[in-house]
Amino acid sequence: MFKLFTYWRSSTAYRVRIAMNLKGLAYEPVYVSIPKLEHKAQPYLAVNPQGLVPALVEDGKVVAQSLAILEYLEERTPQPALLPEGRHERAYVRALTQIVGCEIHPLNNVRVLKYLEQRLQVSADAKLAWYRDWMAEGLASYEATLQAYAMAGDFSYGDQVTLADVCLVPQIYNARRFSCPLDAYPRTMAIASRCERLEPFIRAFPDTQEDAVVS
Ligand SMILES: N[C@@H](CCC(=O)N[C@@H](CS)C(=O)NCC(=O)O)C(=O)O
Repeated sequence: MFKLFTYWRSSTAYRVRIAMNLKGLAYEPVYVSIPKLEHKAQPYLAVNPQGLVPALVEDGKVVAQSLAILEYLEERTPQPALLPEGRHERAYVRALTQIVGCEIHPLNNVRVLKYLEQRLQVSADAKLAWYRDWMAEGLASYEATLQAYAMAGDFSYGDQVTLADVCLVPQIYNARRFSCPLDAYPRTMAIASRCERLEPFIRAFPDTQEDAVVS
């Protein structure tokens, strides 16, 4: 049995919840509240000294960093495959995951927003503009990549759900949360909407997790 250290609104934990559901892997959720700073304190730091959510534990061994967790799951349970077969196609899917995981998410993470607010004292409007700008740049890049490589179908790669979709959907959740305009990415949004209707994505949806706080 896996233990997944998760927080409902963490889009990186959301990625892992989706992948585990797609692969039919059951897990025991352990809730770590980011607003209560539980990720920065014991006992969580003993599990993941990076102080970031999520972390996955199997057989007492910890896997940190969501993209590493997704690759770990893919190697551990290869079917259903969340990466394509061809080397070039796999690189394409990984590049899409990295648009989300390396180009958008780190710039808009909680601690970055807090730094803007508390250390640099930027206004609420400027903080929101920052958030939306990096989201727009990243999603434009996602959309352009879908167009340029012509490998997308119903999903980001052909008609198969891959790790690209697993990363995309939580980022769109974040985009909606911060009311980012999404009309400029029709291909990307059609794929995200298709994914959102699939049961493994529905079960991973933040607002219906047990630790979700109604605000
Ligand atoms: N690159 C890491 C990022 C993990 C991460 O930043 N998680 C967020 C929640 S989505 C977090 O723990 N934020 C706490 C903070 O920024 O203090 C991953 O993909 O796992």
